[in-house]
Amino acid sequence: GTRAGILYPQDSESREVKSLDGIWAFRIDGGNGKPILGFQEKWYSDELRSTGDVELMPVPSSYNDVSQNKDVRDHIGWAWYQTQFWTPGRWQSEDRNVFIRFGSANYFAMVWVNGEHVMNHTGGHLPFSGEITGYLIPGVPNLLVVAVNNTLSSLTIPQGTLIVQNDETRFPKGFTTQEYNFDYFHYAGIHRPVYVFTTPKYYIEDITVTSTILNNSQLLGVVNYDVSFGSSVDDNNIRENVSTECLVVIRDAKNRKISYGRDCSGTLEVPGLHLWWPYTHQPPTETPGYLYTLEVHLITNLVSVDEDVYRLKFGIRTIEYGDNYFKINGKPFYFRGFGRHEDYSIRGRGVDWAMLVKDHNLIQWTGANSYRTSHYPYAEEILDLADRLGIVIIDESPAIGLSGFGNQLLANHLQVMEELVMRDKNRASVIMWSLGNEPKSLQLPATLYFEKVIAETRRLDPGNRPITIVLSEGFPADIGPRGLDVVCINRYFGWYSNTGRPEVVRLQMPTDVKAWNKHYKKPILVTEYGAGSVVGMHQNPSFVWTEDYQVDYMYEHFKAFDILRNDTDYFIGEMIWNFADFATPPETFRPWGCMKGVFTRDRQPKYAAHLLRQRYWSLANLT
Ligand code: GCB
Repeated sequence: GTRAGILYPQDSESREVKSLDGIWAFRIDGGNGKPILGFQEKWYSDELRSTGDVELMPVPSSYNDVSQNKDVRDHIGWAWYQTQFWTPGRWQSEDRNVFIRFGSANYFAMVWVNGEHVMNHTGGHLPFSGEITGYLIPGVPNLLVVAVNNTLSSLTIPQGTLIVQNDETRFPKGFTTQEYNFDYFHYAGIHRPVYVFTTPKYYIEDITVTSTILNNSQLLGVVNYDVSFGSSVDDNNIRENVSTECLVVIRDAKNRKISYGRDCSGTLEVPGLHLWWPYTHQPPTETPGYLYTLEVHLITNLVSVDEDVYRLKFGIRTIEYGDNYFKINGKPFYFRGFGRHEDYSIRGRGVDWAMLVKDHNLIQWTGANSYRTSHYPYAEEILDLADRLGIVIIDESPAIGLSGFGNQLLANHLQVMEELVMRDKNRASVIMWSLGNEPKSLQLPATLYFEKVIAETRRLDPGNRPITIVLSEGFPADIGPRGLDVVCINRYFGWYSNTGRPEVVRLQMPTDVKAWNKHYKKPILVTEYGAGSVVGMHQNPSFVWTEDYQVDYMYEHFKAFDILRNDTDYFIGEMIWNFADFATPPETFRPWGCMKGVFTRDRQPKYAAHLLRQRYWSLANLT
């Protein structure tokens, strides 16, 4: 891989971006004991149709629900994708670097261009990129092949177990299943956009922006930036002799020049500051989600002058947190939000522009101000929208339900945290890191393990964001992760326990939250509570799985949260599980999917959505 792809591909006067999204050729390989042929037969070196039948496959999309072949939906193992693309002749004549970048592919990916191996990537929800300048062939379409493998193990993040049945009197030959510690369908494939992009020989590799507000006047912003550059020039002598210079300009939302500097690393002032405000949290004269642009020019002079230009959008806001408060821009912030999934019919976890705008329209319609990227990092296209609209994000790693806590798992977890923080470090919307959801935190090695992940994440983040882990186990005093800034808990009183008896909630929730606080002495946020409902199913008095029960259950939670808001100073928010119904693996205790959505899977409101909307807007009007 290369670090050129840390920054999202962007057109500018020095860069060109070409989207490779569209319909690619596709074939699964092996599975259920069938031999894996792709590597032996070199499927990466020719068009896929030259080695057998192909299916049409959209990119980006999960492959599972697109095909009419059940084996594709249930596939475990390698799947091959192939497409072709042209590059303009001027890319050669102008001596551009050419990179390829994937927003994500789940879980393990290998990439070849014109038969040459470009890179591998491990991990399903973060971008990866590689330089392909030397592999392009002028005058012919370039062959791109990607092999994706969705097999999880005890060392992958998240973890999974492959089970192969050998008793041929009871199972078809090679019968294989994959079990995992989470309830969402393990969608696979190339889930996010694929771009080819160019840069000059010396290019802007990464930009880090942090900011503060001077004198608390809220009028003068102080922006610290750091530009790092990369180059594809191999010769060290040449590299060391090149002279580089930066010109950095801050522009406001109307593209007016506010400030500029001549260093590649420095501090700039922003007078007349517009803060990045969360949605519904802004003073009357401000708009939520205000974004500035840091326009970076990297000028290098070797044989001739070359210039690379990149424009990074960023917001200026503060986060303050302590044992009993969480503030954004100096104002106490109460989370009214959702747990969510990247989950849609047909395209699974594939980025879909219409769905992502619709989701944010619905989030705003409910009066919510936040969500958690449960249970993995979401697409950059989604977070761009959150930045722009002022939606507050708890940015979660894909570490769900972890157990074991050995050294190799730790190394993999640290790798994921590094990629995640690198990707999202500049985002105003991201106000907290979640290291994972519901780890088996009572297992003894968990404490030490998480202390290391916490320390490393703190070291990596230039933005000093608070760190949480979403917990769900009990809390015998000295076990479980320590050192968290905020404690998030998932609680299902009246659903998984005392099923059908929501009247326990207003007692059990406050009692439980107070006990957590007594142990951790940190702000507490309930990141999950929720009841399943089958849309259109009713019974009065309410009964489990009806919309009526979901509403009664929510009403009791609102009571409980109001008690906590009254009695304590550390209770900082509520996030309902889930924004929308989503796909699960085949199960007997869930009717087709996880039905805890307040919206259906196709984003129509249940009865619950209207009740939640009343709650969230009335809380919004209190602040
Ligand atoms: C949880 C998990 C979430 C599940 C939910 C449920 O605690 O964090 O991923 O979907 O419970 O519905 O069981």
